[in-house]
Amino acid sequence: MSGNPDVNRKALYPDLADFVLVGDVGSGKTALTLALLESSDQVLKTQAVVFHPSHVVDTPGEFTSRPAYYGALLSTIAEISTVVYLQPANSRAFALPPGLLHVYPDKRVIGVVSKTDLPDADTESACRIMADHNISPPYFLTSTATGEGVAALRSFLISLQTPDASMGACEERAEQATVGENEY
Ligand SMILES: Nc1nc2c(ncn2[C@@H]2O[C@H](COP(=O)(O)OP(=O)(O)OP(=O)(O)O)[C@@H](O)[C@H]2O)c(=O)[nH]1
Ligand SMILES: [Mg+2]
Repeated sequence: MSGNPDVNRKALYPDLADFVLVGDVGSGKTALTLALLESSDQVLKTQAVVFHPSHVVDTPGEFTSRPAYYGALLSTIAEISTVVYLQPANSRAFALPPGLLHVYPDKRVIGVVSKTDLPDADTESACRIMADHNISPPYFLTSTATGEGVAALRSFLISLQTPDASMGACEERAEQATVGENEY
């Protein structure tokens, strides 16, 4: 079981904040969370919600696959601005509970294709599945096995913490964030 990490541990990326990862069991949420945070913690099956510093939240896949947990999922994401949804590159199943995207209309949902390194990966289908379920592009293609797309996703998530007023100063960051995105 992955326990909550030491909240006193100094965050490498203090502006990497305020997002929750959701997706099917085994879709790669914990591996991606740890890669984004550059944490050396072991990837273990997530049994309960894991709160990392700066409101970075990893959820168990059962939250999306079992209706009995939908209430827990909704209350977990209530206070978090951004939902990072993982669609494994080798899966045709869409795991977000029906209607979830409409419960909180102001929530930002970012689509990530995970496990792009797998031999049976079909990133185009994964992107289409997200588009068909009202998740808007751009989509981030990632693999924690090769590291593909992790830095681009991290830059994008950090850029979301930048107040609009200073956006002009962050064009370089925004440009970096387009690397690895899949226009669809
Ligand atoms: N090849 C490959 N394997 C991955 C990748 N990401 C995760 N895995 C593996 O897939 C398995 C599940 O990864 P997790 O990160 O635990 O998945 P999860 O979504 O957190 O799963 P739950 O906690 O059960 O909801 C582990 O064996 C990981 O090592 C990836 O990008 N490529
Ligand atoms: Mg997990």
